[in-house]
Order: sequence, then structure tokens, then C-alpha cells
Amino acid sequence: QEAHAAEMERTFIAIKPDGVQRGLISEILSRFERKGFKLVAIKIVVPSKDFAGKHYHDLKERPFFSGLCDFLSSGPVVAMVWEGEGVIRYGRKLIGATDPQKSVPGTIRGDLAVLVGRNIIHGSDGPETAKDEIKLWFKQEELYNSPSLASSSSP
Ligand code: 3AN
Repeated sequence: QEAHAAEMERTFIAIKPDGVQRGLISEILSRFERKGFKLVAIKIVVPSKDFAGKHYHDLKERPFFSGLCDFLSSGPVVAMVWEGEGVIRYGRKLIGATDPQKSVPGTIRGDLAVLVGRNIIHGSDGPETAKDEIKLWFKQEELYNSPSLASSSSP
């Protein structure tokens, strides 16, 4: 058993409706993939406004909360789980600063977005949020588990 693999870090990444509408799915996937991170879950979801509120519960008090939830539920979202050493922090690096005016060139938001309310992608901001968000968006059986982790008696 490879104990370290069982503890491999995972993060929740979502391409928001603006990223999907603009045809940026493959561009974004390829940046994570070429870096060397591993895709362990992916699906297309149109979240309800209620679900969007759960996802963004930390921002409930912010003035843009309702508009943000309307936006997230306005169309298809590509929900994903990526795995790899340091993927939570480094995923945030690949994504860039929240405000695309401040995200540096070379990052996803720096290269591909202009407005903070249309910043095309979400990534968990820490280990606790990663765990919570993966649980909110995915069932356990939707996550790929490496065969090396399966018990030797399973088929
Ligand atoms: P990040 O997505 O970089 O973790 P958060 O969690 O602070 O940033 O914000 C979540 C989302 O809320 C952002 N991706 C953005 O779409 C939206 N948002 C953040 N700040 C603003 C703002 N000042 N005006 C409108 N929308 C905002």
C-alpha cells in the first residue's frame, strides 16, 4: 500500500458559466494537465441558486453575494477535482488573483479575464475549503481512485 498516495492533496476547481460560454474549457484543463496535476473528477452541472449560495456561503455578507449566486447558476459549470502535491496552493497560482486587473500575465485570469464578476474560474482557497467543496459538489463514487489504493482482494 502506498500510504502517501492515499493522502494525496486534492482541490476543487470549477470553470464558471462565463468560462464555459467563452469556450475556455480546454484551455483551462490543459494548463492544469500540462503542469502535471491529475484530474480525478469532472462533470457539467447547472447549479441552482440555492446550491450556489452553499458554495459561496463564506461571502453571504458581501454586497455582491446575490448577484454572484445568480451568475454561478446562470448556466453550465465544469466542476472538477484535481490532485497532486501542492495542488491547492499551486492551483490558486495558476488561476491568479481574484481581480483580473491584478492577476499577472501567465495566470488564467491574467491572460483570459478582465472583470472581477466574470473571472471564469474558481479554486478552493485552503485544505478545509477544498474538503468541504469536494464534498458539496461530488459524491465519493464520482471521484477516481487509483487502483494502487484499492485493496488487493478487490477485482
Ligand atoms: P476567489 O474566487 O479568488 O477565491 P473570492 O472567494 O473572494 O475570490 O470571491 C469569490 C467570487 O466572488 C470571485 N471569483 C468573484 O467572481 C466574486 N467577487 C469577488 N469580489 C467581487 C467584487 N468586488 N465584485 C463582484 N464580484 C466579486
